[in-house]
Amino acid sequence: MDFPALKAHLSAIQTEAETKLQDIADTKALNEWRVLYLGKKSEMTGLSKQMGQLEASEKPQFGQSLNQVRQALEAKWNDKREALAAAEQSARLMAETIDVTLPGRRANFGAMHPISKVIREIEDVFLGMGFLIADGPEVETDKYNFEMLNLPKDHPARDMQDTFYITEELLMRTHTSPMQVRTMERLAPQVPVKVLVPGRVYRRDEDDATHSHAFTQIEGLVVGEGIRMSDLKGTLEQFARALFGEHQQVRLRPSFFPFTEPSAEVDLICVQCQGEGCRVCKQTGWIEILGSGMVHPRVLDMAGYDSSRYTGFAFGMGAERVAMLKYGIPDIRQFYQNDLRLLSQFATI
Ligand code: 2NL
Repeated sequence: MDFPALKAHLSAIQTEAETKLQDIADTKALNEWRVLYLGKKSEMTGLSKQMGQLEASEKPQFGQSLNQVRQALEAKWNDKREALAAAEQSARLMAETIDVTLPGRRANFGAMHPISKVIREIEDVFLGMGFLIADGPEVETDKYNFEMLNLPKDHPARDMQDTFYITEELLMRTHTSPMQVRTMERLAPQVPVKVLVPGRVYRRDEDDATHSHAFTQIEGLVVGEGIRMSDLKGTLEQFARALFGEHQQVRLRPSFFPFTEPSAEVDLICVQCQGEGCRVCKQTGWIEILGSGMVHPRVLDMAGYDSSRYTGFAFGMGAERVAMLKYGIPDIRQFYQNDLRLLSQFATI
């Protein structure tokens, strides 16, 4: 090729390269373009190798043209590279934009279990009357669960409570009374004793709508000088009014427990019919809520209180039963299934 032909070829390469460059829209294509038009195997490199064919006087001029074209293409490549980098950066920034006006995702709040709610409500009532609150082990000794409560080993009343035994001496507590006994032992001969003990207890019962082999008992005990059955009734009336309304009354019926004498069942005015008589109260207008009595003198003496000087009353109730009546829950097993459709109804927020 002669000088004019080489120059024409060079100019054609430049035009083609510049045209192609305009259409390039990403870094990958730009790199390919650079290899194609400015790389070691490019047409331009091929042209520079043909310089030898030219006259000596033509060589510097063609060399200069080659350099000019190369520099022009490199300058355009560089502009394109910068433009692409800026476009890619702004696309990335757009994609990463956070819309601060979007509402937040609501957190899931838990709700207090109805049994926990009832326990706290009852604790509040008795704290207000000056009781202290105690808790203790669910695995108990025969001594504290039975012996100290006037239930010696051969006592027929032990059959009243079928017990989960661990060994001959260790068992799952059947009531929270053991902690009341310990509280008396700790405080004796100091009076008054006023203690409330909530906690899980265990009985070998068949589970059904109203019975569970594991439930939550709340027991209360008062010991002092001149404590009478009227104190028991007044205390429980306070409790009934705080939980079930100011209109509440309580009614005592004779009963039997080995650890109290006399003993009494305590009834509330029916929460369903307000005393009119309905299916819930079997037309009596009253429903049983707890068991109670005057502490048996033998229980007082064993725990360190001289029964010729001190008297006391005690009561026990199932927190599940209180919650069933208060919230109209028909089956005790619902408390242990942890179905959110039940539990979420007790959410306060
Ligand atoms: C019920 C009845 C009751 C007691 C618990 C008690 C405790 C001591 C002394 C005397 Cl240390 N008595 N507790 C008394 C009467 C009834 O519970 O039906 N509970 C679910």
